[in-house]
Amino acid sequence: MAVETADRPTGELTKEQMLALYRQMVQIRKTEEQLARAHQAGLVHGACHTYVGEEAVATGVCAHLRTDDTVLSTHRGHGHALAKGVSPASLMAELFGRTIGCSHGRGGSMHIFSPEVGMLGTSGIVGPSILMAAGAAYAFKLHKTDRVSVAFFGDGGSNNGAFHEGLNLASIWKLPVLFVCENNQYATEVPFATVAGNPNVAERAIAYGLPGRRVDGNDVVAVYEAAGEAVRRARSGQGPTLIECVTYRTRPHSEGMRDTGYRTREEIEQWRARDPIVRLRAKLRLEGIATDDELRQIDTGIQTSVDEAFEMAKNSPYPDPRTALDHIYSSGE
Ligand SMILES: Cc1ncc(C[n+]2csc(CCOP(=O)(O)OP(=O)(O)O)c2C)c(N)n1
Repeated sequence: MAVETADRPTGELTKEQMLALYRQMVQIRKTEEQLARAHQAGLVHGACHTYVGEEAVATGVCAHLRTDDTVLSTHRGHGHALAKGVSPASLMAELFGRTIGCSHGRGGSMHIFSPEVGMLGTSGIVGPSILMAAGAAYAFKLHKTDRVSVAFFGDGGSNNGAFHEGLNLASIWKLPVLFVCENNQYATEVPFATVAGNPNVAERAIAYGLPGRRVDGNDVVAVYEAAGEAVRRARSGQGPTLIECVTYRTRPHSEGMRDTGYRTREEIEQWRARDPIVRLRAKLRLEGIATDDELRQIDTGIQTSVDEAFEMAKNSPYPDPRTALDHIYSSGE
């Protein structure tokens, strides 16, 4: 698949903004690496789909969001949750089934809810983030607010009927929503190019009457710029935008699954060379924004905070079995 290879210049971003993007990506990476180790150690209950390699997307998009804006996410949602403001401790504790988890340990990786920071949920079902984000955006419009809603979904999600329904509805009602396709080029182990009549997802926007942008999803500045324009459009009542971020996951689809067989080791290595964190580090050094020492200090600080979060999460108790029926309701008899 043809993708841009040249980094975008930093443009209008200040040093602080650039470093904030860097910190966010490193926080996601280090949390995911910790979760992968925790999965191997048997601490994670249920599946664990990491976001390693795709950090620039959540980071570049969520940098524009306020706490009262909302994010709807997928099975690969740890990065979205962190970038929206869920803490590493409450994310990890959720995967470990512990009480300090953001869903009190009752949901796990695919039910990460934290409405107080606008994280409206991850989902094990492919596609519904698109419809739920359109629904939240409809509520924002009815309440005459300038809040925006974001749907993250994969290339596989873009072949689901929800994509057609959500984009069409958002377009005719000019809803304040961003549809962010994380095209990591595989749906589990199926290459997107083999299941898409037109593998350029951004081009599909034309069919629904909304703008479509295709960006290098491993360049956080490119994602940040495209998302900034889409958020401004949404807040000012001009309606939805589809952004396709071309990216790659460098770990298996889910922890414990195979890494190759459907893709080659060489392909993975080529994409590792285009790692979004490595690229931003190089850019920060090249443009004199940060020195190696400063970046190392940031990395160490984040590693320490993730280590502390891990200890806190794994030392948190499991929910008391007597509370098993709490938070459950039924409107029926
Ligand atoms: C409606 C639905 N169909 C099928 C599945 C099984 N499934 C789980 S993950 C996945 C692949 C999703 O690929 P993509 O949307 O590209 O996201 P990625 O895993 O690449 O991030 C599939 C098909 C599902 N969970 N939900």
